[in-house]
Amino acid sequence: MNLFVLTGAGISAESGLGTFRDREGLWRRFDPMRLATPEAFAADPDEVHAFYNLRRQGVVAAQLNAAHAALARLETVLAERGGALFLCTQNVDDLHERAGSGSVTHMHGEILKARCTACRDVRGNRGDLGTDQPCPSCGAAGSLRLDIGWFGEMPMHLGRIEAALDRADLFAAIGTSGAVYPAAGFAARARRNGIRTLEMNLEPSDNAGSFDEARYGPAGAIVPAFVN
Ligand code: BV8
Repeated sequence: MNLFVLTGAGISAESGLGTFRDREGLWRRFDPMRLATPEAFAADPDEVHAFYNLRRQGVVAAQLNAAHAALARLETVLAERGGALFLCTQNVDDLHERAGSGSVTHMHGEILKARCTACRDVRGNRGDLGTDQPCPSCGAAGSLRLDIGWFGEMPMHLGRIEAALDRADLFAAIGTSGAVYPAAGFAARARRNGIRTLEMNLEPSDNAGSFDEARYGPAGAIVPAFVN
């Protein structure tokens, strides 16, 4: 079986990382148009760096939870049976990797990587970023940005993602509100392809109507139950 899993902020909620659109969510307290767009970064890079520097510290301190661990196990089990798991995440944290998932596609990028806007070099970065830092590979001053896909930017790896979606036998979305496109359209695309769709979330998502089956509850409980 080829399983396509799309994860969102809800899978990392029990690891203490905030979600975006719940009552206490990040985008309820901060305006994403002022912090998560290329225009915002051009207008005030220091403010955008400060926002992500704080979130990066949270990611570094967070611990993976039972849902991340279950998906890592599932990858191994499916491979042993001749199948495959395509794990696509909207999350910018590294908790799937820390859980042992071997292949993770980050469609909205990674908070622990920096990209040089001058030479496009991408490298790991666990510390704070600032406008005063030169790019280590080309020396250009003030050229480092996060390797993150902001609103209005093309999400990453879309060609590979859509190809995996089109060869999947089952599509499962975990911990995502179904509010951000193009990811929110994956379930409908899977359905058009005749693929069974499953939602695992705390509550019905915005696109709950695109799923054949739903399991509601905290990811740390329902994902291990699905895998076992
Ligand atoms: C693009 C930045 C062009 C990194 C993020 C209509 C169609 C297509 C596009 C659009 C459209 N209308 C507007 C658009 C444009 C826009 C968009 O979708 N806007 C929305 C708001 C309407 N999209 C874009 O700009 C995208 N780019 O369209 O490019 C293009 C596209 C295709 C082809 C060619 C060109 C780029 C979007 C990327 C934005 N970047 N991240 C960062 O700072 O982290 S978005 C942001 O939302 C988050 O970062 C996250 O990645 C993403 C999704 O959020 P979720 O993960 O779903 O989180 P959320 O809080 O919403 O939900 C959490 C869920 O978990 C809840 O349901 C909750 O109940 C549940 N939960 C909570 N606790 C638990 C739980 N579940 C289980 N267990 C728990 N314990």
